This record gives sequence, C-alpha cells and structure tokens, in this order.
Amino acid sequence: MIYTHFIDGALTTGLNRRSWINYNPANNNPLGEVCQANDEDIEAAVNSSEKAFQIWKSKTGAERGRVLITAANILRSRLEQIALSETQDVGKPISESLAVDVSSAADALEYFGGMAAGIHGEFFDLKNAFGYTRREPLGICAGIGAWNYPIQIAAWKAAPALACGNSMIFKPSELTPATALELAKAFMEAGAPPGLFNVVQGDGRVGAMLVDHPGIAKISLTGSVSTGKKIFAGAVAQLKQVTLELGGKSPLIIFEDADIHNAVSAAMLANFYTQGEVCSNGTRVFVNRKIFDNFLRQLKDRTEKIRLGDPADPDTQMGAIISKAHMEKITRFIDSGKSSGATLLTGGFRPGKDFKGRDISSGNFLAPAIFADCDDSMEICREEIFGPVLSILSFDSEEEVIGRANNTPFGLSAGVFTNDLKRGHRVIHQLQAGTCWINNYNITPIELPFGGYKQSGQGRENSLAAIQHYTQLKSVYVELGNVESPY
Ligand code: TXE
Repeated sequence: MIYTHFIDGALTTGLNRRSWINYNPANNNPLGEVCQANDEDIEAAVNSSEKAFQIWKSKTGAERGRVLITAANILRSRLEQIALSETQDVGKPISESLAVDVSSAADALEYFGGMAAGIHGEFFDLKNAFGYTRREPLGICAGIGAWNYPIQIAAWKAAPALACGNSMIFKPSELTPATALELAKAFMEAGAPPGLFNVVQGDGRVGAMLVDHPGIAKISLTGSVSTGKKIFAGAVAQLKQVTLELGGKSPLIIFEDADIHNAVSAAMLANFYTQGEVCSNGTRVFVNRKIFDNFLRQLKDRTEKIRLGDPADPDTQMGAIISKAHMEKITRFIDSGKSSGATLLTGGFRPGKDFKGRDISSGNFLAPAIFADCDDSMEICREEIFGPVLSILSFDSEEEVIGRANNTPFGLSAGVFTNDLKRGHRVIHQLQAGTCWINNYNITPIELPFGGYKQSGQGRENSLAAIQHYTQLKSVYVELGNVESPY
C-alpha cells in the first residue's frame, strides 16, 4: 500500500521519491509507504487549488451545499471500510471508529452543507444610501491534522472552509495518512471541481511549507501547543489567518451531590476513550473529599474491567497507543508520577495478553492508569500526557477547586458534576476553558463551537462560529443621492 497525495482530482505519488513506513499500532506491522511531499508537489497542489477556488467561489451556496451533502452520504455508505482503515492507522477500537469518527465527519459535511446557502451578509438602511456586507471566502486554506481523529479533523476543517467558498489543501498527520484520502475521493465523486480538496502527505516540514506559501491565505492546525506556536509565528509573518486547536490539561470537578455512577462513567470517558489520546480530556479529576473514597473505589473497579485488546475486535473497549515513541513518552510520565510520590493505583503496565487471551506483546498496549495521592505541582498533573493516565485529586470548597482548576496555561475544556444546577452554571462560568460540560463529558455535537482559551488555541471549529474563521467581511456603501463635498 502506498499512501499517496491527492492532487487535482487524482491520487499521485508526486515528484519526490522520499517516503517512510506507516505501522499498525496494534502489532507494529508495516501498513504501507507514505509519500513525503516536496516543494514542487506543494506548488502543484497550490496551482490546482487556485484553479478550483476560481470555479468554486462562483457557485451559489446551495450548489456548494449539495456537493458537501452528497459527500456526506458517500462517507456513510463506506462506513465499515473507512472505519477499519481508521482503526488500523490510529489503533483505536473499531467500535469507536464505527460510532464516532466517520459519522462525525459526515455530520460536519451535512451541517455546513445545509448551512452554505444561508451564509450571507447584512443590509443597513442609511440616510439617502444603504450599506450591505458580504461574507467572502479567504481563498486557499491549509488544514494540518493530528493523528487521534484523522477523518473527523479533516472534515471539521474542510466542511466550513468549502461551504464558505474556499478551497483546501489538507495535510494529515504523518502517522495517519489513510482516511483523508477517502474524504478527497468522496468530494470528487460528489461533483467537486478537481483541486477543491487536495491532500499532501508528509511530516512537519511539509506543514511548514504550507504555512510559508504565499498562495495560501489561512492555516488551521489541530496539534500540540508547541507546533501551534511555530505555526502562529510563521503565519503572523505573512499576517495569515489561523485557527489553532491545541492541547489541554482539563479539570473534571465532581461535587459531593453528584450522581456517582454517572460521574465515574464520565471520568472514564474523559481519560480512557481513544486510549486517552483526546485533547479535551479531563485528566485532572477533582473529587470532593466527602465522596472521595467511594468514588475512587468505583472508578478503580470499573477501570480494571475495561476490555483492552485487538482494536479490530468489536468487543474491544481500548486499543493500542499510536506509536512506540508515544507509548514510551507516556511511560516516562508514569515513571515521573511514581517518582514524584503519587500512588499508581492500577494499570500503567504493558499487558502481554488481551481480554481474550490473545498475544498483544508486539503492539503498543498500555493498561489504563489511575494515580492517587497526587499534588497539583506534580508533572503528571501539569503536563499533557495524551494517554490513558488519570490523576485524581481531592478538594473541600468550591472556591478552592475553581482556583486550582484554573491554575494552568491550558484552557481547552472543563467539566462539572453536581445535581445543583445553579452551582453547575456558577462554577462553569468561572472556569477558564472554551469547551465545557455539566453532568457529561467529551460530547461534541457539530452545532456547538469547539475550541480553547489561553494556550489551548485560537478560533473555533464547528457551529456558526466557524464561518467567521473561513470568511472575510466586505462592507459596501451605496449612495442613492449626490456626493456632498466641500470642494
Ligand atoms: O501533534 P503535533 P500530534 C493535540 C494534542 C497533542 C497533539 C497530538 O493535545 O498535544 O495534538 O497530536 C504538523 N509546521 N491535539 O502529535 O506533533 C504535524 O506533521 C507545520 C489537539 O499529531 O503538533 C501534524 O500533521 N506543521 C486537538 C500536526 O502538525 C507541523 C485534537 C500536529 O502535529 C509542524 C487533537 C511545523 N513546524 C490533538 N510540526 C484539539 N484541540 O482539537 C508538526 N506539524
């Protein structure tokens, strides 16, 4: 298998012969070769995108919307095939890829496809004149993806960008090259002009080429804070627009009156879904001292029952970590937690066999870990681990926990569990985070804006809010009288 680029409506290995091997996280067997784009490939992609942009921007919103909705139906019709490809690339359970990844991508295309005809400016009645505004496209937008939700991230960027009349060049993470190509094929079959959605494969150097290219008007990244800062600096040099969806170290606060079973479910969702490789995860779980022991007991019991194993098995609940390198990074954090005096209550080891007794020693599997006796200053409580590692902390008062929850440079998400809704809203309003939940966690309907405060990002994805980030506003004053002039 060769993971090629998709430029001007067709798969192409491009002009650069350089490539590397993509591995299946579940067994580290090679999946195929990934092409690395060079500047000639980028030039070809930009020229093709520019050509498509000229055609696409002259279409009506309704015409654009029809293509997006047709592409959504094509993705849904290939659900199983694309889900399996995502599972092989990411290592996540097939149950997740089937339930979330492909359908949330299709949801985004449907939502923005349905909205495209409604993207318009405003009218202003003025004295002897009137004014109007137009929401005009930016031009060629570049999307740069992370490896945890490849097709969802590609669609969360492509859908609003294309609905607004832009074209897009998308670079998936070098660790997950497969499913962005499926999205590109779906757009072509849905009637998009060749070049409307180009895919270029490669590592950070290819991403940097997109950031620096003068023909590209906007950059939208999903990735780490450190990459976000590099991209922001590069984009600012040309005053390009940027959307940054970056990392987090989010608090999940459980008050003493919370429904414990639901709160434990949410804490597990917020730390172990997709092997904990989710940016908005609630990895600092603050539990009121009055219910701490009972909560911890239930959490430990249920965590140890998670079915860890072969991601392609529909019964599996937790799969493999994306790469050996990332698994080693998570293991270093686990060692740091132990050496800093926290108690590793369960997990954090590499199992040799899975829940059905199959040998999984060749894959990147880590048993879900819970740390107790944690302190806010510990590295495991301050740094993003991006793995199945939950830190539980106790608290006494509302004021105390709000202060500790906000004591981080991150600000992506936050969650609160309480049956006192007044308190729920009061606390959430004081938490410095962009995407929040009361009595649930990590539910991201396309209708709601997604994005972070502080170092967790800039701009928003999803909802009407995304339109602002993929259009520029033109205002036009129309004189109905004469020009009044002192000359
Ligand atoms: O990120 P990286 P990863 C975050 C998550 C974690 C990280 C994991 O919190 O921190 O992403 O993803 C490209 N110029 N989110 O390891 O390394 C690189 O090739 C241009 C947040 O993939 O930052 C890849 O395609 N591009 C999120 C992409 O950037 C560069 C959801 C991300 O790589 C580059 C998911 C450079 N200098 C993960 N260096 C959210 N908030 O929505 C790398 N890249």
